[in-house]
Amino acid sequence: MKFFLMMLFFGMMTGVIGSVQATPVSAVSATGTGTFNNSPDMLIDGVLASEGSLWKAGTSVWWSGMSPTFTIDLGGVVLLEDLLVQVDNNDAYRFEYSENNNTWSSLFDIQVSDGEVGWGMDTMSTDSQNSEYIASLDFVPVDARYLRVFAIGGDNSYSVSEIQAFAAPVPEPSTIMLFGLGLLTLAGASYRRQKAGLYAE
Ligand SMILES: [Ca+2]
Ligand SMILES: [Ca+2]
Repeated sequence: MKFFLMMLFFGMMTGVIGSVQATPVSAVSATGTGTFNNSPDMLIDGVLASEGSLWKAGTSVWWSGMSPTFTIDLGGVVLLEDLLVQVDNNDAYRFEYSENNNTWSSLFDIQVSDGEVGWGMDTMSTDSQNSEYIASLDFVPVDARYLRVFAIGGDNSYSVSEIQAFAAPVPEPSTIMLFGLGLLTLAGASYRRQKAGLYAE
């Protein structure tokens, strides 16, 4: 009976965890250093240009040279699961993450050859369920509050139009309490049945 309960517990946990989708994170700010065109707010405004559109699009931040770096603040540390980004397709970009805006670690590099459009802005995702998925960008979930991106190669004409973060949702306390109450009820019922001799161990 204990084994049965344990199996039920793990089954329920798997169901609870498996059914939860990564949720979009609303970034609170985007800033840039160096010389560039358009506001870094473009990076977090939720607007994706059409794939293949001009790299100097009004919906993107664009620049020449490798000095600019753009930093996004997610407002708090999240378990970062995926990114959806849109960059100029013929360049290489490095994406990094940080918990404190001080110590940075590499998340992934977009290579010049990544993406599927022949020219212009290209949407890319690290989510295997997304049609824009690029496996080489996929990463193991990390704790992150800050994201930053900068160019590491290409034709010296760079553009990023969007950086969308997706994080593991934090369960509501009420959900956890209901789940716990359910388990206690199950355990209690099992104990009473055992006591009544309806089940043998
Ligand atoms: Ca694409
Ligand atoms: Ca380019």
